[in-house]
Amino acid sequence: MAGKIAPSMMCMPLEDMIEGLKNFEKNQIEYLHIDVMDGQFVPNMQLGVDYAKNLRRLSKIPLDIHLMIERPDEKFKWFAPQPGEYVSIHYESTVHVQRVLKGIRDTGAKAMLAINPATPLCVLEEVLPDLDGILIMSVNPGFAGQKMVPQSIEKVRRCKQMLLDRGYDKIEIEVDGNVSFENAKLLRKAGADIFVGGSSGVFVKGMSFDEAIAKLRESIL
Ligand code: S6P
Ligand code: MG
Repeated sequence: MAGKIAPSMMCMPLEDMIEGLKNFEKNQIEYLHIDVMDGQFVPNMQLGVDYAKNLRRLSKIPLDIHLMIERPDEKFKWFAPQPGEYVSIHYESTVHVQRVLKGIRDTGAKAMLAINPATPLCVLEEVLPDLDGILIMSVNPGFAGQKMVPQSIEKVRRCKQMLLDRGYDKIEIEVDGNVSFENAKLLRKAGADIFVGGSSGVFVKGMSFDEAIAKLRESIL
């Protein structure tokens, strides 16, 4: 199966929202990636509960809610996760990782664990049965428009190998941060399944959504 695209909605200019969502539906975009930032876990504040709920009203594309917040333990419920959606929490943000992943699955949504560039893959080992997806951050979270941490490609490759070795090939790997057309190609080869498209993949200066999405799709066949 070809890779899937999740445009980073924090990169969507407000004035383009309605036309942009129509375009994403036409281009059969798989997920809308919502960056939730609390000013604590990351040095920025972005997107919240009402934003996510409004997007559900405006589009049929399932949400991919990326919670970059301290102690997501109960807060994830505020987003009313829906079946077919992904909710990711950060390994670094709670001491009750497994409990929160189970809570997400209990809502019917898919549970994903995100790890920062400096967090080693071994922290995933004990929770593989509790996961539907793994979000490998290829930049330090907080902002769009950063350069990819170069070790990310090898990290994705080792992650994919670990999943295959342990019989968890259904767990999807998502990559987030500077997923340019060139990087996407390398990340796809390394084993990534879902590609967050920000300023370097979908919201690319001088390119229409049609052009950028077609080029990104070509990179992740
Ligand atoms: C970063 C956030 C991301 C960005 C996305 C931007 O903290 O989680 O989802 O919005 O990475 O993409 P780009 O291509 O501008 O790096
Ligand atoms: Mg994100």
